[in-house]
Amino acid sequence: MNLTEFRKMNEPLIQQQLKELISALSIPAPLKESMDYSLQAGGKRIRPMLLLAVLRELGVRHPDALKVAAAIEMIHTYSLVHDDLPSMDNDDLRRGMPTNHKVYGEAVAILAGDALLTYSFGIIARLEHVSSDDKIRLIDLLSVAAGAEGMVGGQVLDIEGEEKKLSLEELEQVHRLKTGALLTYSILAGAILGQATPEQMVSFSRFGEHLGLAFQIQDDILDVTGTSQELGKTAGKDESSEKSTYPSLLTLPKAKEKLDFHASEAISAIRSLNSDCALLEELTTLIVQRKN
Ligand code: GRG
Repeated sequence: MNLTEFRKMNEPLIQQQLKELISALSIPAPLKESMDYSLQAGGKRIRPMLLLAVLRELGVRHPDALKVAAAIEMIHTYSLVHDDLPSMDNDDLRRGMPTNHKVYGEAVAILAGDALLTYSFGIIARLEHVSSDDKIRLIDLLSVAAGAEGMVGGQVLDIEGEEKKLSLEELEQVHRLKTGALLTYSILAGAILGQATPEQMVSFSRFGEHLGLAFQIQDDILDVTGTSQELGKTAGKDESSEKSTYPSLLTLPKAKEKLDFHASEAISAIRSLNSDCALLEELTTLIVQRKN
């Protein structure tokens, strides 16, 4: 199965799983609508696809895979809802639609983000086909990837970085935490569910590390070339914009070289697994060549 077929098969399943998980909640209607609105607003579902692709490469069909994939998508969605708030990026549009706070108001948007975040941990804690040890491992790693030592910490570094010029090392650290940590978690969660060996875990971590950086470099490149539809008001920034990005620190051609470097390191990490990893290779190519 190629990636197009794999996505076509799994996208509706992810959508359905998200719907079911939200429907199962007995909560105030505006909160439920607000959570559902952002979850169903589209998006590429890269993180769920990574988890499902890892399981497929390991040859495992896991009955709880979609639930874990949905939990990760909830955390990703919460981060976007909060990132769009007036106190952060103050964006009116996300994925071509009005942002959550524009539709439901700031208070409900904040609370919907909080609810998505906390619910995701509950979903993992209640999995029926995963051992207690593995659930603790999944929850522990997720708390690191999404929290102060991961995405939240990265967001703070990113905000601080707006005030000064960052070194390349500092910029990489922002992105390792802000976007890389949750992408890597998606891969490792698939590996944990698929009972990967410690050696395979090392290769998957290396894959995630390079894929995360490649993802972000492409994001920065799209920001400069103006082809990003996701970033709404920031799309089309020129290289002289004050914020430190790969193109602003390195120049656009050198940023592209760095992108190619991390993409090929990511592919070499998965090839070291010595199995057929065509789907993960295709996903890597999709991530580095994406136009939004
Ligand atoms: C608010 C705690 C907190 C964190 C926010 C991830 C993040 C941290 C902010 C998002 C800002 C942003 C646009 C970062 C660039 C990289 C990124 C995460 C893009 C969006 O991810 P995609 O491309 O989004 O997977 P879709 O819409 O396809 O789901």
